[in-house]
Amino acid sequence: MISGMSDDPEYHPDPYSRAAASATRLTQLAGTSFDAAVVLGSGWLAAADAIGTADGEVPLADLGGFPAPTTAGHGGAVRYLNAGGQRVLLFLGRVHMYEGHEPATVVHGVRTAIAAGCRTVILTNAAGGIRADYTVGQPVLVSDHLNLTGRSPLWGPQPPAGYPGRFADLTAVYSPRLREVARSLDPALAEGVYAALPGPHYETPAEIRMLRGLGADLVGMSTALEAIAARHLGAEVLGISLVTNAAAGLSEELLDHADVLAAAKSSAERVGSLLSQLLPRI
Ligand code: 8IG
Repeated sequence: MISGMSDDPEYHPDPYSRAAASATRLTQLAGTSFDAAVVLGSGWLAAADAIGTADGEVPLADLGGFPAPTTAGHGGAVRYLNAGGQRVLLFLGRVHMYEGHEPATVVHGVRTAIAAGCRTVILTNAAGGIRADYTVGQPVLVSDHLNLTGRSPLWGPQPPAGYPGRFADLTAVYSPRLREVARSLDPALAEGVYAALPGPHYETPAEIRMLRGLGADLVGMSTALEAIAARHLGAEVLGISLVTNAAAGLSEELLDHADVLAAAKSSAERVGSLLSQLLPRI
């Protein structure tokens, strides 16, 4: 099947209206619109409780447009809560291209959040560390990305009237202002360039050497498409990677998803407290 064609079950001629419909249902169920959204990546689920007590939780299946996540460590619900006056949506997981989804499906949560009022989108992920000075368990602010998925969430028909055009400017995808706020809370936070690959296999050591040469510091399988979609709609984006493994060939260890989840879990408190301090200050 040629992806994006009308025989594709995920094809939708207008993903923006679909997101608006999901947002309408969400704001009706929650009884409020929202200011900020957080997407929790692999293993970040344990940080959710540190962010605050939820006012409610909605299964994504009730909102339309969301497929069920298939990856261990990703939940299929969105929580909402108040963090120091900010009305926050907390997506307890995401779906990825490697699960067989179209880019428009991958970014449906971000577009829904923005349609529900969010002007800030915080994208978290677990990633392989390419830079030798990164250690497992360390959070790193994403300063920029290399979208090596070969895809774009803006592929397809023109966005409908009332939405920005398709040729989105990506000069400053990851808000320098929000990174500054994060560093003011945790001055030791490193920054790095995130390379997004389609996966789901991890890289070969030769590919990691190539990525390092291209300027990548982190490598993963998410975030870039969501960041493009959020920026396209004018939201301010913050990306935070949790380094859960040294990238292939950089350590003796083989890469294993269970190890990734364990590393993320042990850092939940640090990253949860970072998010809980950050949200009231955005
Ligand atoms: I966690 O080493 C995590 N996700 N592509 N490579 C890629 N994705 C990842 C990795 C990694 N670690």
